[in-house]
Order: sequence, then structure tokens, then C-alpha cells
Amino acid sequence: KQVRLSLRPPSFEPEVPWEFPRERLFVRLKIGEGTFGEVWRAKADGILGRPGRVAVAVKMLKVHYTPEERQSLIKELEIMKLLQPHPNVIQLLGCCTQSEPMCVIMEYAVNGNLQELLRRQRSAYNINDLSQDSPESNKQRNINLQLNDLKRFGLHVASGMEYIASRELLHRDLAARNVLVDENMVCKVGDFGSARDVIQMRQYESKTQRRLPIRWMAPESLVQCVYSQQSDIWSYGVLLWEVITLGSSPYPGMGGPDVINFIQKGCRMSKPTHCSDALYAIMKDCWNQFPPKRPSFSILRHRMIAILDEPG
Ligand code: ACK
Repeated sequence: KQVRLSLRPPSFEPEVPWEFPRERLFVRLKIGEGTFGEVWRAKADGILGRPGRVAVAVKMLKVHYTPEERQSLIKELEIMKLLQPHPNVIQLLGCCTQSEPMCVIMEYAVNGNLQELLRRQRSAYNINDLSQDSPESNKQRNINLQLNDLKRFGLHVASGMEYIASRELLHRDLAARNVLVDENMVCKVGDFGSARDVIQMRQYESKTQRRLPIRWMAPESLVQCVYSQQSDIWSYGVLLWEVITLGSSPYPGMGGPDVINFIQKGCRMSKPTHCSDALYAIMKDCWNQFPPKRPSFSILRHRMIAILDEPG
């Protein structure tokens, strides 16, 4: 009996049909501009088997876009296709790529980006109360966030990044502005416009010019343009600093070149007023000059769990 050999290897994971019919996408309101694209709020009818019209976020190119910007959006889509659903990562729901304008459709996070959410809390917060977790004073000022909520944000991002790192991906632009917050105050890592695939590559060397997020960058990225999972961990340390300072801009009062000098000399941001020693120790470990000495995202996730209910 002859055995017929199939030329194609069996497909265990059926290709998800990402393409979504444009006529079932109802774009409503522009909610903001990203590095190279615009983000719109929209409704999608029956996307990924979900019943009815669901709220989605749609990323498109600006009217006058450069070929590089188009390439970035395509790259972002390709990266998002590699990610399985994870509670702390913005999920791709579909795309429209067969005609213009190209659209990347993703889950909608109703509370917007983490940096602005933190800044919105400032007016309500008496910053001196941050270390006290006082429900009474919070009620008076209609405050929603407690110190523990801030630590929980850090935990969510560590979990999302642990997953991204496990997929052998680099985010390269991890910052509070690129984390989104859903209706349950769960943080989700988003904006994969700078992300890269590092399969079979230990480190990624950037060859293209792009606007650099200097204040979030590791020294080896600033000086040698070298990116690795350890440089994402450096950025995570800066993100923790942003969270505990309710969305302050890192290295306050310093210009970009000063920041680079400061880091190169081995100096680091000091402990913010309302930051516990344990949380500051985590940040400092992320900012180790020597990349292999920085903790992994798995370790960071465990350390964030450990400090969750600690006072301060
Ligand atoms: O605070 P925001 O409304 O949250 O302003 C920024 C803007 O687009 C530019 O990035 C918003 N945004 C981006 N992706 C999403 C998303 N998936 N869900 C909700 N808002 C989003 C972001």
C-alpha cells in the first residue's frame, strides 16, 4: 500500500482569519494620536465571533503618512498577530489591510493610557496622603486610587511583559503612556509600534532612525543602540517610577543630553517621596548598569506580589 506524503506539514493551529470586513466597522471618534498613527473609537459588528457590536480601538495612519510610518503600522500588526490573548496585553481583534485606509483593530481600554490616568488622580489626591491609605480622606476627595492600586498597576505590567518576553519579543517603548487601562482598572501593555521580534537573536541593534524615548532607555540602548529584554526591564523600572509619582516626567528638570550624562556616570533617580524602600529597591535593580544583573520579568512579577500588601 502506498503512503501519500503531504508536502505541507499539518497545521495544528488554524490560521486566524484576521481580515475584518470594513463595512462591519463603524468608526466614531478620534481619541488620540500615537507615534505614527491615529487611534479612533469604533464599533465592530461580530468581530472574532463576539456577538453584536462591540467597542474597539482602531489604529490608522495619519492622512499624510510616510512609507516608514506605513511600514511601522504593518510591523505593529505583525507583532500583535504573534500574541495570544493575555489579560495584561492589548489584544488584536482584526485588521483591514486589503484596501485603504489600513486599520488595526484592537480591544478598547476605556480608561485610556496609564500616564494620563495617573495625572488625572493628582488633582483629587493630596499627595501627602499617598503613604497612608486612608479610606476616609479618599472618600472626601472622591479618590479612587490607593497606594496598593499603584503597586497593582506595576504587577499588571510585569505580568504582561513577562508574557511578551516569553514570546521572544522586545517592546522597546515601555512607558506609562503606552500602557492602557480597562474598565476594571486592569493595565494592559499596548503600542507595539516599536516592538521587534528577537527569535534567534540575543540582542537587537536598531538601524533605523526613530524618535527615541531617551528617559526610558537603558544606557546600552542610548550609547550602542543595543536592545534586549534587559533594556525593556530598565524601562519597566522607569515606569514604576512614573506610577509612584502619579505620572511625573522622569529626570525632572533635566534636558535629554543631561539625562544621558547622568545615567552614564552611574547616577540614578532618587527615591520618590511616597515610595517604599522595597519598591525603590526593585527600580534600582532594573537600573543595574550591567544588563545581565537586572531581574527578569518573572522575578519582577513575584517581587511585586510580595510587596503588594506591605505597608508603605
Ligand atoms: O489616553 P488615551 O485616550 O489612550 O490617549 C491615547 C491615544 O489613543 C494615543 O495612543 C488611546 N488609545 C490607544 N490605544 C487604545 C486602546 N486600545 N483603547 C483605548 N484607547 C486607546 C490612548
